[in-house]
Amino acid sequence: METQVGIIGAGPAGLTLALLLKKRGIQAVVLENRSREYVESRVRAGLLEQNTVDLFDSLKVSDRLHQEGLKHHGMYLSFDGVRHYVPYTKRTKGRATTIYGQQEVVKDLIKACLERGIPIHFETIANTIEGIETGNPTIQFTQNGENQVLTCAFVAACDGFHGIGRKHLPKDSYNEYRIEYPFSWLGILAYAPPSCDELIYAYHENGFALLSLRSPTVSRLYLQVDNGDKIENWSDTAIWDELEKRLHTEGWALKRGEIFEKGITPMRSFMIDKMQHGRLFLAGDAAHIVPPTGAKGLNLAVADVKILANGLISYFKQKDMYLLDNYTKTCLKRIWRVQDFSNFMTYLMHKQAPHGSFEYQLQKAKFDYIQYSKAQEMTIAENYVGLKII
Ligand code: RFL
Ligand code: PHB
Repeated sequence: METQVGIIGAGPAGLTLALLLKKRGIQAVVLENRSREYVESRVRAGLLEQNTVDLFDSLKVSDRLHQEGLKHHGMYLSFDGVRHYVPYTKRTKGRATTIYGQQEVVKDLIKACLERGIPIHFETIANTIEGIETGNPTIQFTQNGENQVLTCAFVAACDGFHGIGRKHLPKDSYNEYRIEYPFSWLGILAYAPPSCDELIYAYHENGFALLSLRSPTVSRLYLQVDNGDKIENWSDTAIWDELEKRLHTEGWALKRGEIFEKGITPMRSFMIDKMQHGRLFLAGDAAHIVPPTGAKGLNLAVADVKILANGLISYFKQKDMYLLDNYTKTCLKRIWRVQDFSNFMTYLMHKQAPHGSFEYQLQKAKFDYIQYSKAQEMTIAENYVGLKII
């Protein structure tokens, strides 16, 4: 098998890259180890930045997103039951966010890829990548129990945190940075109408809670839990009781409903400072993980592949390597900014120290500052909706 760009992974990064290349007449083949059904139903992110929606508009894959997605113009930050509204559209001259489940994004992208003739090989495992220091790297993969080879000009490893791409960078060619947080998120999806018109991020002495949504009839909610906690330890009633406690404010009630999906995810910040070697390029979760408090993982994945696509287009159209040579450097600017914002939001909203301690007072001082400083509110707003310039 042969193509111009071999893409490993049919997540948001791999699929968006394939579509960006196709738009400029560049061929790609996508290899995905899971089935189509699996990737189309994997429950993950929900919040799209304005930049991401704009990119999907330019790819003409956003019809359903605009019909079914829910546009948001602000969010609530709550601390010890005191809620503060951050009107981020007003603070950013009109920029908004859209709630649209990642599995819906993936469905739309897969549909567009297949309609536009981009081959996606599901249930196909990429095993090794060879020849990245030559002009014709290859991906060795297994399909239906048979070993095969994809030869290409470039390999894009869009294969997530556990993928093989990162392992093919020379060990001493990059630095690794990580924080493992001492807490996880328990996430649920429930048949319950949204209890609020906007998302609520809440600090409570029992821990963090987040109220989000997916549609007028489905809510998405999260609770901070200890690392190592098990989903079996949480009955549906215990989850709702705890959400009610942590999200509580005077005169407001949480709408409950049947929980139809629940799981626990650890929280980490992770990145490497070199996302390329020879003809191999990494994008998305393959190169970095941010804690979900800033709602940035998918958005950052899409931001990477926009830069990578520009580099590949410039190579294939003008034989100019400049943008590709500078791929890591260009991406890192946004990644560090997003790492900082995601870490800031995580420390602002989670319980990390005894209630009432010095650390708690600092956290509360940060929250109070948002309440009386438009500058601080604007800082949060512009980062949350996604910076335009980098
Ligand atoms: P993905 O989505 O993990 O896709 C990688 C794909 O590669 C495949 N793969 C392989 N295929 C072939 N051969 C191999 N050897 C392979 N190894 C792996 C995998 O099967 C998979 O299909 O990475 P990508 O494309 O970089 O996308 C990243 C996003 O998925 C991720 O950052 C977000 O989900 C993070 N995230 C959020 N991001 C947001 O922007 N907004 C949010 O509101 C948000 N909320 C969240 C989140 C992630 C969460 N969890 C579960 C981690 C909320 C949660 C709870
Ligand atoms: C979600 O709706 O899944 C979601 C929203 C905001 C976040 C994280 C997850 O910060």
